[in-house]
Amino acid sequence: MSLAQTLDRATRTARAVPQPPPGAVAGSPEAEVRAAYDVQDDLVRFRLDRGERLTGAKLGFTSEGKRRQMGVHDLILGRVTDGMAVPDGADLDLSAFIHPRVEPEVVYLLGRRIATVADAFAEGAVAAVAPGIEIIDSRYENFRFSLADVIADNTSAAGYAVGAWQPYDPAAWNRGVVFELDGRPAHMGSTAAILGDPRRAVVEAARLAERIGLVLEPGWLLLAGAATPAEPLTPGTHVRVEVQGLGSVSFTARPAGEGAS
Ligand code: 0L1
Ligand code: MG
Repeated sequence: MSLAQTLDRATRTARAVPQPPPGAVAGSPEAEVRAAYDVQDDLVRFRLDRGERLTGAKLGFTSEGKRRQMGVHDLILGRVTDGMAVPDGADLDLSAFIHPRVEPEVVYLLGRRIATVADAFAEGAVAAVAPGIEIIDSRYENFRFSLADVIADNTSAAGYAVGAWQPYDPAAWNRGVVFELDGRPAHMGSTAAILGDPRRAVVEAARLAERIGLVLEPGWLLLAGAATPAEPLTPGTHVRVEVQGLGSVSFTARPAGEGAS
């Protein structure tokens, strides 16, 4: 069974798999990353073959602290689909997840086709902005992975919620972020934690996408990165993220034992 098939089965069965042995995605560090994006392509294609639709892209490892913690030197790019979308205010069943974590994000709505880094600087590249919550759920046991492993695993992408779209004001890039669990702040931060300036996310996403031949389409979302550390998502938890000037987004993880309503 290929690594993509193994990861796809882990996703569908909500059962983690061991981290691949070193060298499973083989070659020089650059070749290893390239091969890992090929695995990610296959993994995403399985979702599309089941009728899901690509809705955007996401960046990971956007904070220097997290890169240092994980011993990696570059950002990673993943893809999100409509099958991962969680409506704002939803009551979310966690049975499809393995060991989910949540983190606050800034989400950009792309207004143009972005095939190159130059496109990211074009007028109208970002059409709107919104507060977001990302659910990450590594398909590997204990959330343990190398850079290539997590790229292959579509950067742990598992879910996302987006608040109401707001006009994009490039001057307002440094906004306060409150990340609440059950009505209490778990973390407070700033969108400046995302690459030092969240506007860089569009450029970095374009750089990575160009490297793997992915075109970012108008109407796609871009989850720019986490503004604070992630927290475990447990049954019964109400998650809310407020971004200064952009409003809030929230959902509640259904308590254990409660079926779909
Ligand atoms: O979205 C993210 O920043 C997470 C990327 C993957 C790393 C992880 O699963 O913690
Ligand atoms: Mg994220």
